[in-house]
Parts: sequence; structure tokens; C-alpha cells
Amino acid sequence: MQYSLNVENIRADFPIFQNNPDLIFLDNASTTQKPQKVLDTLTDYYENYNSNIHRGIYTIAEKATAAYEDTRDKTTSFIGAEDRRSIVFTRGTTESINLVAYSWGQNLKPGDEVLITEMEHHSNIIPWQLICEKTGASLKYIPICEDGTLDLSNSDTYFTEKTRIVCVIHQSNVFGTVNPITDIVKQAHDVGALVLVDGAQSVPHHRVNVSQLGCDFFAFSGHKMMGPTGVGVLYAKPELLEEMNPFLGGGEMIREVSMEKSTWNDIPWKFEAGTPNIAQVIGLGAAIDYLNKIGIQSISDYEKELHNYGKEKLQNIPGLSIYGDAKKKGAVISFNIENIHPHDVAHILDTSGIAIRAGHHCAQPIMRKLGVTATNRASFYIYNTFAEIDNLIEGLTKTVDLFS
Ligand code: 7TS
Repeated sequence: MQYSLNVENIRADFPIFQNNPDLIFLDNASTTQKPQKVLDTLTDYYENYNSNIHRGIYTIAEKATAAYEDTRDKTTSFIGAEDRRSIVFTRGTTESINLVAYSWGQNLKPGDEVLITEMEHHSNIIPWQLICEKTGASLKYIPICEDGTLDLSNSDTYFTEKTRIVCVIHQSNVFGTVNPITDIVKQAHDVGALVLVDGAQSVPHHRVNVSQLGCDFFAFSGHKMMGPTGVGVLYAKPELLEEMNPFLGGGEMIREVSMEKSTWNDIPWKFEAGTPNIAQVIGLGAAIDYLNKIGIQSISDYEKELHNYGKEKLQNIPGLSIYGDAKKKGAVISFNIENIHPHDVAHILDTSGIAIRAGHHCAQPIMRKLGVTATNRASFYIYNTFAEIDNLIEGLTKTVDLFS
């Protein structure tokens, strides 16, 4: 084992584990638990300097504005962006992608193509279906292979002079596959298309550098990286944000309003209409501090060990098959057990305090490709232990026995 983390110390930072001593939380691709520091940061804001931002002339409002904008700086460096104006706060990945689809996508026209993949979460499918329907543009899909990787063998047929944007998941929430984003960016840019990356499952687990990836848009959620719910990020190249029309209209996103016409605030505030999720944004800053303290590389290394251990043990369970076998893969394992519905598996595990996800994982095109309606999924994070994986294996063995 190469990891050098003290997992017991890390677990002690998470009140949910003290409050639920029997909980084995293996649904981290859905959402993650919150360290005390993040919870304290939220309470501190509400108890000590709750006020609206970007408008108050008094002390606590200035403190709130500074804390909110401080998270923008932390986010900028956390994902390797070059310019803080690239960071727009949203409600989450879903809203970030919708923002791009509506604001950037409104200029699409018949004959244009939006290229996505069969591996996408619904939040990177539906907004594109909606905008294609509205504008007459066409939606194309890069297919997936049996092993849960993208089939880029005929890429010339997908990346064409008609392609306007390529929207791709960074790490699959079903297979764990990490996609070759720099290659995809190169192919897209070669035909003059932009690239949007859905980083909901990558940012919490691996070092992400948007400048090195070269993508034009990058979306992720705070709650999957130990931050609060209700906050997410859209990274966009500043020149694109400058060109795009606003997504939502209202307070704070304007420069001047007359009865007939209005002008817009500077970026990124042009895209942050109304009172934003102030507490959550400040809480996200605390989550980034926490992740930086542990070190993203240590997180990746430890999760790799957990994943390899889990995969090896799972393979020994009779009738169990794992979906996805990419070489580059995060700590997510989707599986089914012959003749046992995933909901039954999850329900039986729950009686032992083990939380896994069972369902279509908001990725129905993948389910269709696999010929199933649902899978089980165990997904790991920094506070999980090898002993918890042993418990999972024990629970699954018990489940198989029950059904035999
Ligand atoms: N993109 C990916 C890759 C995701 O995994 C998810 C959520 C989203 C987008 C949407 O994120 P949100 O924060 O806007 O909701 N994925 C899952 C999941 O796998 N199980 O529950 C939520």
C-alpha cells in the first residue's frame, strides 16, 4: 500500500460518522459528506456576518463580499484557471451546463452540430436536446465501447466542420472512466469547435488544470467535493463570457437599466443575477481549503488503492459482473449480480448500514447500451476504509446466499 494518509484522523473531521457510527457511506458519486470546517464556515457566516454582497457599505456586508470573492480566487487556482473572471458561481453542474446551452447555444442554427457522447449524465444531454430542438441544430453522439471507454476510432466522422461544440464527461459517474480530454480538445479545436467538459466527478478526486486541458468550458458541483449543496462552478474562457448573452436577468448583473434597454455588468457578475448562494459559496471555499490541506494527489492515490482492493474482492462474488474496464479510471465500481435486482441488493445492504446507489445513475443511454435497466454502484472517497470494503463484500455475500 502506497498511501500515506491517516484515514482515522480524516474521519474524525466528519461529524456524520460520529453521529452514525454504523454508517458505511459508499455513494460518494452522488454527494459527499462535509467536514466540520465547512459546517463551521456556514454557521460562522450566518451567526456573525450574514448580509447581502456587492451592495452593502457597512462592515459585515464588506466582510461577506470579501469572503464570497475569496472563494473565486481559491477556485481559480484550484482548477488552474488563469483569470478569476473565468469563474461563474452557479447552483451546480446542471445549472452550469444549462447556462452554456442557453446563453452560448442560442446562436446555433440548422446545419450546426452539437457533439456529445453516449457516456453523458442526463445533465449533459437534456440541455443540448432542448437547445437543438429550439435552434434546429443536430445532436450527434460519440459511441462507447464494451469496456466503458469512448469509441474514438472513427472520430473523423464525428468531428467535422459542422461541429460547433463538443460536450464530454471528464470522469464517468457509471464506469469511472477518465476520458482523454486533451485529445478531444485538440480534435475539436482542429475543426473549429469549442469544448465543454463536465467535471462533476473529476474535480473532487484528481488534480484538474483547465489551462492544461485547454477546454473552453468546465462545469462542476460543490457538494461532490465536500462543499455545501446549492453551489457549483462554471469555468469559461473570458472572451466567451464577454460574447455570450446573460443567462438570467435581474439585480447585480446589470450596469445600467432604462425603461427600454439595459447594459450588462462586467464578467463574471453578468452571469450571477440576483442574490447568490452566499453561504454556500463561502462554504465551498472552506471545502477547497480542506482538499488542499489533504492534497489532491494523496486523495487520488488513496482512492486508487481502495478501488483496486474493492474490484479484486468484488470479482470473487459468484454471479457478479463489473461494468467498465478502462485503464484510466476513478474509484467508481458499477456492477450487477445475476438474477438479483440492484434495488434488492441496495436494500439488503442498507439493513447493515451500507449505502450504495442502485438505479440508472441519470445515464439511461449507458444502461440501454449495457442492456440493463439499472446497476449497483459503489463509489469511494478519502474517508472510506478497506474495512468498509470488507463489510460491503460480506453484505453482498449474504445477499447472494439469501437469493440462492
Ligand atoms: N455530471 C455528472 C458526471 C454527475 O455525476 C452528476 C451527478 C451531474 C453532472 C449533476 O450534478 P448536480 O450537482 O448538478 O446534480 N451525478 C449523480 C450520480 O451519479 N448520482 O447522483 C448524482
